[in-house]
Amino acid sequence: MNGDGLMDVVVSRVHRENSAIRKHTEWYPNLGGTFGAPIELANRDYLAIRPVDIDGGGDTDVVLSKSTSYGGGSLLWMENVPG
Ligand SMILES: [Ca+2]
Ligand SMILES: [Ca+2]
Repeated sequence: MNGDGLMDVVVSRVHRENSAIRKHTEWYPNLGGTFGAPIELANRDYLAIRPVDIDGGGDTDVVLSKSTSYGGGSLLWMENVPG
């Protein structure tokens, strides 16, 4: 995702912190043998994560999607911008 040639990881998860439910979608940059600290992309959980150059700009963006049991859903496109 950051164009350094090392495949990064995007994780979407739900966990309990004390009595609160926390939702995160995070990017873990590959440092070459280990992963760096997570960078939060969204404070929601998503079921599908798709890396794709959706705008044709030559860098990898992320498309996140989620549906709900009551017929709703969400689609989020995160554009990869320099820096
Ligand atoms: Ca990378
Ligand atoms: Ca792009």
